[in-house]
Amino acid sequence: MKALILVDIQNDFLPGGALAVPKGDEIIPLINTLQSKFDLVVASQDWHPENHASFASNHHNKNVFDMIQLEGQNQVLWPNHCVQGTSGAAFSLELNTDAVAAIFRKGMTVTVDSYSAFFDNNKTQHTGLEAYLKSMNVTEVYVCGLAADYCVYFTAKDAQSLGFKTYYITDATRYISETVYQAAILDLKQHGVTILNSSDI
Ligand code: VGL
Ligand code: ZN
Repeated sequence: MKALILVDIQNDFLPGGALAVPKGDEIIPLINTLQSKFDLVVASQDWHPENHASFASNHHNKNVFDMIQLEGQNQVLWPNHCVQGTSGAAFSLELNTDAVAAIFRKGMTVTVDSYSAFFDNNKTQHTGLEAYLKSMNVTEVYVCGLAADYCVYFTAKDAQSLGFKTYYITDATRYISETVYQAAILDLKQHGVTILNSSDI
């Protein structure tokens, strides 16, 4: 079984949003079309409490995009985004969610960020996505959504390491930083993730 994971296609990551990914809106029509090629479609949703430690506003004398240490790990400080229950945290109205069988929320623990749709960044808490996909006999996972260099990257990396044959759809994602994106693609290739274009599906 082949699953498509829609990573964080939420208003705050789209133009006009709090942590807008440049041209993030361009991928939505493509993702709407792609969904019919899969046996299963699931989505992740970044879903932070207001006092989340990844927000620069929750630290003294820190700016957005500063780097800090959080529980022993590098943490980029972000603008407040995807706060639980806000319109910024909602899925884009342009996204067709009719076929989305399940939604996995992440980033809810105040003290740790969660880029991957599978685990939080210190790998202690599971979202339930791995067990769900395995219960549905999924063996191949395709990832798309936002942002290419953060949540899509870490979701693909974890999927591959969990034993799913993993595909990263380059034209169905957009990045925040080109430098971070280039390093992410190299790392995914080195870990056996297949980097492909939607026209190859
Ligand atoms: C994301 C930064 C912070 C993402 C989420 O969805 O890529 N990036 N939270
Ligand atoms: Zn976040």
